[in-house]
Amino acid sequence: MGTTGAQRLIKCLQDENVTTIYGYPGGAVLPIYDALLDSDIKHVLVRNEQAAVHMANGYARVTGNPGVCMATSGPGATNLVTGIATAYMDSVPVVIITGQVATSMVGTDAFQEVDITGITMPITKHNYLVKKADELPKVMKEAFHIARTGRPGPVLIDIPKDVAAALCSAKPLEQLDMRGYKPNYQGHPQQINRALALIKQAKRPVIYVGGGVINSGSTEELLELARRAHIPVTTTLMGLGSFPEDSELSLGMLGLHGTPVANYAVTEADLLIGLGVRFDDRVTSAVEKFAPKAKIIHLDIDPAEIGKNVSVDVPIVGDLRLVLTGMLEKLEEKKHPEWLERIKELRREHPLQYGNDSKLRPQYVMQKLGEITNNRAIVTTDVGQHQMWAAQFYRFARPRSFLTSGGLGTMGYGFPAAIGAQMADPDALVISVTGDGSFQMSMAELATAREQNLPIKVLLFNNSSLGLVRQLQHFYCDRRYTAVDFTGNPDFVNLARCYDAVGLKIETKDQVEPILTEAVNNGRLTIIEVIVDQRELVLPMVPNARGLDEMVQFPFGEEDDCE
Ligand SMILES: Cc1ncc(C[n+]2csc(CCOP(=O)(O)OP(=O)(O)O)c2C)c(N)n1
Repeated sequence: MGTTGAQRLIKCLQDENVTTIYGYPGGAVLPIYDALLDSDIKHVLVRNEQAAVHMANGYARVTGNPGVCMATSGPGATNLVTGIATAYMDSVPVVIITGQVATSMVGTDAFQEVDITGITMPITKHNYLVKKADELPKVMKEAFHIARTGRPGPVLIDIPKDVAAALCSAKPLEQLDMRGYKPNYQGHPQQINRALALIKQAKRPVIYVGGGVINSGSTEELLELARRAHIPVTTTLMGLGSFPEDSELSLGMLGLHGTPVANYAVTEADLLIGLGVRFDDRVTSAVEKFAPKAKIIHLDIDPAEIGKNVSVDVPIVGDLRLVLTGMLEKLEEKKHPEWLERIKELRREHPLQYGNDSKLRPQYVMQKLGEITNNRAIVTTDVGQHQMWAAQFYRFARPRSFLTSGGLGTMGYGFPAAIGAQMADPDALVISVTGDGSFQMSMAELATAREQNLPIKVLLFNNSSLGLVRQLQHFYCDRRYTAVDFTGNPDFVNLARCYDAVGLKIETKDQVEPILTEAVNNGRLTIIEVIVDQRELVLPMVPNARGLDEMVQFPFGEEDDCE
């Protein structure tokens, strides 16, 4: 008996040190599942394929290594699409294996056939349709290499059933030679010198950090750059965790729902140093009003990002860690006492605020959670108001500890991502912060978490509403609320019990501390439902087409009757 394509595929996965695959079987992947049985790779059976990609995503974001997921052809493959796009937009290395109908049937509208390489072309870094079993070793080696190098991203491998079943005589590949794929690692020395000169001249510099700093593992270098040149640091949603928020140089997050101090500082800055960022519209708001006084330095591994959304004075394409290390060799100590004094004043005059009264407030819950967990938990979120409250009020202290769908804004991401995160780091405290809308998009995965014995905490802010959309209707639709209120939500505490998990409920402010403490210490899968007023707003908020300094701040509309 020779080796089949499926067996070779599994061997290649082992050679890549893959220990876990998240997936869902079907006819087209039967040979692969059969071969998987003879390996020591663990398979996690999900409840919906989309969750499998999110789990692989969570695993990858915690470890930095590619996460792997698998689905069958047709509906299995199409269920992956949102998860693939989520990983693509956030530059997460995920390798996706899909089954395909037999090669002789491709193009005939065969049962469960779908052109998944065609469908995913714009949302993968690269994809493959494997035509012969002997191609598998090379394809697998390339796929992992592409997923993890340069700007990371998802890579899909579509394998027809007969290819998986056919004999494969090609051995696993030792060496890879990919002509035409050479991510640029070293920054251009001349541009680096220009950047250093600008840093030297600047009087009001700000560093603006994105997920690229976390992906490239350059948080230490960032810290040193900020400390030595005495520059305040603001991060994007994806950059949270890259810079310790208890530092006096930390401005917190900027942009649409950023801190007032960050938004004002960027508006007043004379130099903006963008590190691993993409000048997303959630950050810049009206581009022509963004950082109007600043020269801009932009460092990124992906040349396609440079100059895409804003014009840049000094572009540097390269691996952030290498570029920053090079820069630090030449960077002189500097102080900016006046600028830092101005920042302090802005912080004093415009603190990040919320209703400080006896009412149960989600912002207070997030703040308390930070205190109780020493800001060291891995926090995942879904998308909505709860996501922004988590980003604003949990003071992230370390990289790879905040997992959220920043680019695509995918509801249903958080809980499966928490499963991947907890499996990647079994000793970590993993908390999935979610809303009643988002959680209902993936709560079937409670069964998966239970099967895997994962003690994840779900902190569910229940406002019986699609809160963030409701907030948009509040501001932009003259408070004409439509299609945002839920009247048939399940009893989440009982739902937890159905899944053999712990269900807890917080209804008053004084319950917050004892119940959160109980939950983080109980060692079990737990849902903590927090009852939230539908009228609660996420503030600050930069209205459409406004500049960052034109944000609406607390207490706008706070207690007014929205109904
Ligand atoms: C899959 C998907 N569908 C729709 C949206 C649009 N959307 C953004 S936020 C939001 C509301 C989220 O509600 P919930 O999860 O309850 O969180 P809350 O805002 O109430 O905290 C919606 C519908 C989205 N981001 N993702």
